[in-house]
Amino acid sequence: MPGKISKILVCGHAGVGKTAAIEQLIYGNHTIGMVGILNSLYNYMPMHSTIEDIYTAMIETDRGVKEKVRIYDTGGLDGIKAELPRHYFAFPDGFVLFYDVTSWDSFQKLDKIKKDIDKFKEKREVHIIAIGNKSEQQETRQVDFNTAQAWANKEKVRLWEASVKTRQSLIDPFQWLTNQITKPQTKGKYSYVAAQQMRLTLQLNLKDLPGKSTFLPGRKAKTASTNLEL
Ligand SMILES: Nc1nc2c(ncn2[C@@H]2O[C@H](COP(=O)(O)OP(=O)(O)O)[C@@H](O)[C@H]2O)c(=O)[nH]1
Ligand SMILES: [Mg+2]
Repeated sequence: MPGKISKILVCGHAGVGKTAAIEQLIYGNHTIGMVGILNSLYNYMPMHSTIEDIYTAMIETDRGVKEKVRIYDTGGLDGIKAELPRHYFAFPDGFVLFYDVTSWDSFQKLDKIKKDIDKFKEKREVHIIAIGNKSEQQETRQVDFNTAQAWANKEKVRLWEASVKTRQSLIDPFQWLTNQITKPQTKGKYSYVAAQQMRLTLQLNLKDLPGKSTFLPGRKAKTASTNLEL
């Protein structure tokens, strides 16, 4: 829908690089290690699952349209049992499930988050992607791509591996997600474009009918399109 702001919630275990990735995506200025220092200071505070920050970005889709996107960064998911409050699942149009390829625990956490999304999204259509971050850390990798891909296939979630060191690897998944969220909706069996084409065909056919002079062409067209509201 043009003019609508898409809301994207970024979630995942603490330390997987969510804040670093968002800042790198939007400003391109993250230095590996810096956010971590700030976060460890924050971690001494009694902070639970929270929205850490909200960012607004313009993301160009593959239809060439610049879409306004609001990215909600979450924090505080560091304990084994820590989970997001259920109302966090009711407002976003899209979810980015972040894990760290060097942390098996962070990958395992995605399954619980995905199940919570399914449970609490309140019958809305949402789009979900997963990003395995820190993929440049080959020596310390604990989650191989195929294992993650098998889970992603089962959950029908599109998966990427990325690294904050390569900005494009973050742009690609966010762009894809924005594309999905803002794609013109299909209504019932027919897409909007198909409905427009049908409307046009019918209008052309009506023009060829005999006795057309008894009606104003405008009125005929209107009747035709009213009947065809899909
Ligand atoms: N090597 C490497 N470090 C990263 C990457 N992404 C984030 N980090 C570092 O991981 C630490 C935690 O990142 P942070 O964004 O605070 O994680 P968050 O808790 O998920 O928001 C920071 O020191 C980041 O610099 C990455 O792709 N590669
Ligand atoms: Mg953070």
